[in-house]
Amino acid sequence: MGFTGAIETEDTIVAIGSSTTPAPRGAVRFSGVQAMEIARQLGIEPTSDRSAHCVDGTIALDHPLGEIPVRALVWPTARSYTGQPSLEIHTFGSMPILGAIVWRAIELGARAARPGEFTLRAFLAGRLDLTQAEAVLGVIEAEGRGSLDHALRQLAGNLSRPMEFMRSQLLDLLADVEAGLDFVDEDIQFISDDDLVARLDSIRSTLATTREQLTQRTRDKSQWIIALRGLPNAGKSRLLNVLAGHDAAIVADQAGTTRDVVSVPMQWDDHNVVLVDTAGIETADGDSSLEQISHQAQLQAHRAGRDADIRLWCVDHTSSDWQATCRAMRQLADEKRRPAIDLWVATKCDCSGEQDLPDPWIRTSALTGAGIESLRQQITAAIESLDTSEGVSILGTAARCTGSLRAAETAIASAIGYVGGGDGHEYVSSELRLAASALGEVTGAVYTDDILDRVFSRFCIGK
Ligand SMILES: Nc1nc2c(ncn2[C@@H]2O[C@H](COP(=O)(O)OP(=O)(O)OP(=O)(O)O)[C@@H](O)[C@H]2O)c(=O)[nH]1
Ligand SMILES: [Mg+2]
Repeated sequence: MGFTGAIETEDTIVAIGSSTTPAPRGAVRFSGVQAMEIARQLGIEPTSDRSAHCVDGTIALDHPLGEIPVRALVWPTARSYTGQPSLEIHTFGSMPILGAIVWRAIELGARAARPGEFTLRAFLAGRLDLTQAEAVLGVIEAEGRGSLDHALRQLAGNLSRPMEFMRSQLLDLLADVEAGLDFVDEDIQFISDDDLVARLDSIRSTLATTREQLTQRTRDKSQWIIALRGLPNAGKSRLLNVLAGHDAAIVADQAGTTRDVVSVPMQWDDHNVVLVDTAGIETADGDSSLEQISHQAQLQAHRAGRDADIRLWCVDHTSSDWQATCRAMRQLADEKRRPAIDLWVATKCDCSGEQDLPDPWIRTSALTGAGIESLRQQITAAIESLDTSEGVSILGTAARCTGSLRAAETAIASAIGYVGGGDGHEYVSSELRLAASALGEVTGAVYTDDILDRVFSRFCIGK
């Protein structure tokens, strides 16, 4: 449901504010001028009308629910999240109970809140700007650590602050240009054309960079590719089987067992990953009729390694030329197409004695399971460090903001064109107004019902 049309903030809204799946505790939220009155009629007596506080009470619900003990958090004044008297009633996380409290409240004059309406009121009260409102959505929806971090950073204002800064610079320039217009007959300028162009140009390039960063963040990253690389017989396939939890690849004493790339899609904590086993890296020339096959296997393996997000470089720790192999693998690791994380895995450590290995080597044995947990943890950490993403909130913000940023860039480019072409500063001023208003849309300093609709309709009820 949207907000197109007049935005109402006079009435008191109510909704279940907690998860709708079974949980030990649940909450019902209220916001609006009647919130305190409704609380009293429900049986909760706020003990102060000045400061936030907490009261215990009971609410009498219809049979068979009966008397329900509750704890209420009360914000009696406008100094709340929504900028209105607000209330949160905490009780058992049972949907029939929470639903019955909402119904009672509606009977007492509250209105069922629309999706995102609490956050909308916070926005209208100046508690949040639009990008922060979207970040609230991101925190609610955050699935992995990466998207939570992102949403929290956005909430802290790291997108809106630079936008507001650029907008205020534009407004300063606009003021200079317009002041000049008033004195055009006396030929007084408040800013020289050169200075104006230089400052506009710098704002334009910052905008372009920000837009590119936003676009990059929206790169769809739903799957992480983890490739195992190493010499033939290094123990890659056996390690893959242990990580996958089943025998997906053939393991044999013979060097050169794996030819085709073997892909195993799986769930890794909250992440979708594909484990990829590859043919061992041949260092000498092939010498048989299988040369053609071997060449293809090498090519495929090379591509799989180059395109992976995470590469596990496996080196047999029992091998006599350990040092030389490590050097060779490091050289290969330098070749990559995009940001990838390399992890260094010493294999078969059950046969190589107890000696410690320097960082970054991870000692493992696919036979005994030693070191596998530590390898798993490092893989998870690697995924999370690559996952700069990409929660729905940032995707939503990016989609909404890219258009505004582009409009601002275009308007600034036209303004620069008008200055350079010696046109009247009236044109420059009108382009600067357009640019400032486009930037204002990003943070919500300038908003329309359509924008609010797009942002808040993505929320769920009760937020
Ligand atoms: N003792 C011991 N042997 C292992 C371990 N991991 C693998 N091996 C043995 O090493 C041999 C090679 O293992 P694979 O997993 O097939 O090696 P690979 O790197 O996939 O080899 P290619 O596919 O030929 O490149 C097999 O005989 C495995 O049983 C380990 O952790 N400990
Ligand atoms: Mg293999």
